[in-house]
Order: sequence, then structure tokens, then C-alpha cells
Amino acid sequence: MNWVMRGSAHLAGVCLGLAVSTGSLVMPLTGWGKEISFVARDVEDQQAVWLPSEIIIHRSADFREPLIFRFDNPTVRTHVFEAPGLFESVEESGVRITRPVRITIAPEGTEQTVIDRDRMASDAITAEGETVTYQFYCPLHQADADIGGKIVVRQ
Ligand SMILES: [Cu+2]
Repeated sequence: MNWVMRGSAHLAGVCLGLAVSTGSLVMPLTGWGKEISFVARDVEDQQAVWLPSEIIIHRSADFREPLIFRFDNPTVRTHVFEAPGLFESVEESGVRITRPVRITIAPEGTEQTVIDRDRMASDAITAEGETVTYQFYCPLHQADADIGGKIVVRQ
């Protein structure tokens, strides 16, 4: 009887361990992968930018682990991070899908997303050794096309 008790207690411990490790994989996106942070900044004429204005991603080094973009909006206005050609990998109703990056960040809010590296990699292959550039901006507050930022992917 004694060994049965110990056996089931041990089993419960294993189940708990599994639940904890699965939870930690799903819950915080920070702590694994490569994280790149962007911060919204209001500028003159009611416009806004995302900083830093240039991000360089090295395909050989940075594509080894999940690529996470984090967006902080310390301002009092809602901003959107849009980057044509860039895709995010999200789970919708239990299915992993890919969709264009267009993320709304509430005032004083924070959002993060996992970038679809496969799409980036195929863009890089299509570019045949040249760098690939993705523009990014806030479509709500960008009157001047010159103030946007860019993500450059190098080999
Ligand atoms: Cu904005």
C-alpha cells in the first residue's frame, strides 16, 4: 500500500511539472527568442514615429530563434505599427496563421508579436544576396512619408 501512495504522489509531481513548463512556454513571450523593442514617440505637427528608426537583422544569427517584436506606447494617443511585407505568426482558434503586421497599441499600452521568420527568409532568398528592407510607420499619424522607419535584413 505504501509504495502505491508514493507512486501516485510522484506521478502527481510529474503532471504538475508538465503543467508548469507548458504554462511558462505559453504565458510570457519574453525570455525566449530574440526580442526587438519599438517605442512610439509623438513628434511635431501631430505626427508620430516608432523608434528606433532603423533596425538591422542579421539573417544568419537572428533567424535561429523566434523573433519577437515588442511595442511600447508611452503616449496619450493610440498608435499603430504597420510594416508592409512583414508577417506575424499568431494563433487563432487553436490554429497558427500568418497575417500582415498591423498592430494597434493603446495609449500607455504594450503589445508584442512573433514575426514569421519563414516569410522573411523567403524574401531574403528572393533578393539573392541583396538586403531586404521593410518600411514601418504609424498609419494614423504619418502625414510625411519620410519620417517612417525601416527594418533591414542582411545575410
Ligand atoms: Cu500614431
